[in-house]
Amino acid sequence: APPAVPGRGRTAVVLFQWTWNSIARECTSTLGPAGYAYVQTSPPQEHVRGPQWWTSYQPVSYRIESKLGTRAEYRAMVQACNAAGVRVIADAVVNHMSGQSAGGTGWAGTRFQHYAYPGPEGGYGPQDFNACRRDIANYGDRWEVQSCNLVNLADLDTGSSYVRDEIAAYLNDLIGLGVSGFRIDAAKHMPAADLAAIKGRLANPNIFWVHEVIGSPGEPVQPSEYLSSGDSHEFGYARTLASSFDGRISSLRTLGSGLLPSDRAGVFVDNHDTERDTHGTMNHTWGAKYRLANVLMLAHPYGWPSVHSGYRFTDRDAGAPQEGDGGVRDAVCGTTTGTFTCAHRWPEIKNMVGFRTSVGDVPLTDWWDDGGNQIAFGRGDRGFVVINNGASSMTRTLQTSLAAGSYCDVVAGDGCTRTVTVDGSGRTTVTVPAYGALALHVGARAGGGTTPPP
Ligand code: AAO
Repeated sequence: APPAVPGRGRTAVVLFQWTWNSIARECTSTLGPAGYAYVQTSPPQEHVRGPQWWTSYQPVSYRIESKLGTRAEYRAMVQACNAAGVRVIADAVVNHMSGQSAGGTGWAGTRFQHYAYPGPEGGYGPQDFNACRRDIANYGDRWEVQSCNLVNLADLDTGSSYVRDEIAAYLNDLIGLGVSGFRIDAAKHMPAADLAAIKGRLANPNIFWVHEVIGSPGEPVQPSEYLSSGDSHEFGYARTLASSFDGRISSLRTLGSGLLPSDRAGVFVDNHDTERDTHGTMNHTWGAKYRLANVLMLAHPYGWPSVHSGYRFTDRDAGAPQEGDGGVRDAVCGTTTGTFTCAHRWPEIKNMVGFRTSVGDVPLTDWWDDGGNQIAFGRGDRGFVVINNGASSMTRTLQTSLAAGSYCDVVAGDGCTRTVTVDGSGRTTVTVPAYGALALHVGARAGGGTTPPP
């Protein structure tokens, strides 16, 4: 997990396809006050032109100029976020360059061929790409996965010291702009030793990295291989949440078993790929269950959580709304196609960030379930959560480890709209609506009394 930010912990939000100017404003107005510790941005480098979101994943140079904003805007965003207490993680696309067989002109005017990019930032010629030059067809073949092209994307030879230097120079440039960590896109397609060598060339070789490696049983390249240069995303977690919320959440009693070690696992309910290509994962169209899964993620001690916050779409490829020149418009929250979900602002998600800060690293206690779709658990004397993934309201008396007193149910909304009493033996009687949740923590006591984070 990334370092804890004093007073706010480690919770991250991914503002997918948000412009740099929008992120800057969001850090000041919402992310900072809500207690988010990290914000992950979409890839900031120059990319191919086109209306799809995924042009961000086809670099043509390492200039920080993109449809999401200019270099000056990126720098200003990092400064605004840091001033609001929020650190920035950049999505780093370094496995490959573009997938345009015919070449073209990039966002900032760079003219390129499929296997030739003039630079100077990210300058590559044919000798800098792996020789395979056909698409990966067999994920069962390690050599093919790491030497051939992922969906026609020109695959860089990360074994070469020149390529390593260019990638390190790009990441160092971002570090110079104030970035605090990286998501390493398509890490599965680069040998772990190459990534470790690149990381060793950074201005801060201990900077936080999380590798995007979609773990799939039976494939030769696994997320655990990458733990010497950082954490890995645990896609099995997202699949487990989806199958449980679709079935019985009492099965979450064992959440974390069989997965990466908790302190090395980046977790999410969904990311920008899984919300589109949902092979057994949830997305915002799941409605209340999606909200409950986010509550669960933020309450549960397993892993380092990232809240995903993108835009509503019907077409898998459709980009966020653009101006005539192809620049992405500043994010607008809403409920129609093309508006942003702003899931990180939903009260039950935003207020659970405060819960996670309050409970810190205290282990899970007081697990209870009904064998079906009602669960509750605590985080010692710091917090307690109840989740009802059933179609009827529930009323129960539950054992907590909280001190006696009156607590705000932070899921109910801001401003202590609903209070819950815990008696002298730690018991509380709660009513939770159908597909609803309730969460109490020591940072939100009724009457305004607070206990600082541990
Ligand atoms: C676009 C067009 C292409 C065109 C290309 C070049 O769609 O037709 O050829 O441009 O012009 C994104 C988009 C792509 C887009 C690309 C470039 O998603 O549509 O291509 O930008 O603009 C593999 C990789 C993984 C990768 C994932 C998409 O291992 O790293 O594919 N994710 C990242 C980004 C992603 C981005 C790229 C990489 C490229 O997050 O947004 O692509 O920068 C199995 C394998 C996985 C494999 C998947 C999908 O996963 O195990 O390794 O991911 O298949 O091929 C279950 C199974 C699991 C399976 C999964 C499928 O969970 O257990 O095994 O389902 O999702």
